[in-house]
Amino acid sequence: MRVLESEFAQSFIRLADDGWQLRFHERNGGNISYRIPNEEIETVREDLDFSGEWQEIGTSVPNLGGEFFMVTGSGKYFSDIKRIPEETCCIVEVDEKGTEYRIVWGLTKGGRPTSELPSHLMNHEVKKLASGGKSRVLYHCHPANVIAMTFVLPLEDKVFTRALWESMTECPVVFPAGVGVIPWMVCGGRDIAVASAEKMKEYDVLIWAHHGIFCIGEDFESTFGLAHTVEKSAEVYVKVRSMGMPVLQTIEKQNFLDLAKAFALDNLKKEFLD
Ligand code: 2HA
Ligand code: ZN
Repeated sequence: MRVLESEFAQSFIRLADDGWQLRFHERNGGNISYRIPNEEIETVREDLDFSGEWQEIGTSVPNLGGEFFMVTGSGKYFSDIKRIPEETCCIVEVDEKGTEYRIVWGLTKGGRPTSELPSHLMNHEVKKLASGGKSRVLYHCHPANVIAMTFVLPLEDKVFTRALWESMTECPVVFPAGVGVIPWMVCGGRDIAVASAEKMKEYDVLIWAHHGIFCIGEDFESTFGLAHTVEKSAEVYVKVRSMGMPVLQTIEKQNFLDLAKAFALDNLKKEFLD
């Protein structure tokens, strides 16, 4: 089968387009990677080209040795992904040691995988180990309301988690572990990769201050849904704060505890309720 006929490539493209439609991706902002299961790579193997050169990843991910990833290309516009996926995306193979990659499909007019490849791979590695292999989709976007919140609130996990949980009832159901916050750092570098991978041990969604959302999930729909939920809640938060009227009521500690019981949220981070 051709790569673009596969269900995973179609889902990847749809995620990119959903993010574009929701204005999460100005210009070349954002990136996606998908850790492709062996059985899915086998279905498209005839369409892959293994003659490309190995290149340094810039970090070491030994637990991803031999794995294949579909990723967006560096500098490519999300608005183009649906129209010309083979020019804007690629599939990379990681070598057995986990220090080099080569492009085996896509970027037909040249280019490199996303500048955030080190962050993506290090976070995939952490989550692959923590999730028993279930985590596969990593999504990074630049939604306006989440970014706005990082200018006015202390950059603390608890503060952001509470603000988001309180702004929309279903948030604790969607991200019971809360959100982690990373202070401003140079994007695309190793430092932000290391800091994010450390926080990802605890969370599925991170907020990069003044930059955006970085989140991971098991499939395309739920990963996009996670980013979408966080941003929708941030939008409510920003609207409430912008109305110039005092907040008269909110979702209280006991309400969260009732929600945890009703939805069997065993992993709700209760220490964030006090
Ligand atoms: O432009 O979003 O963080 C791609 C990015 C880098
Ligand atoms: Zn970014």
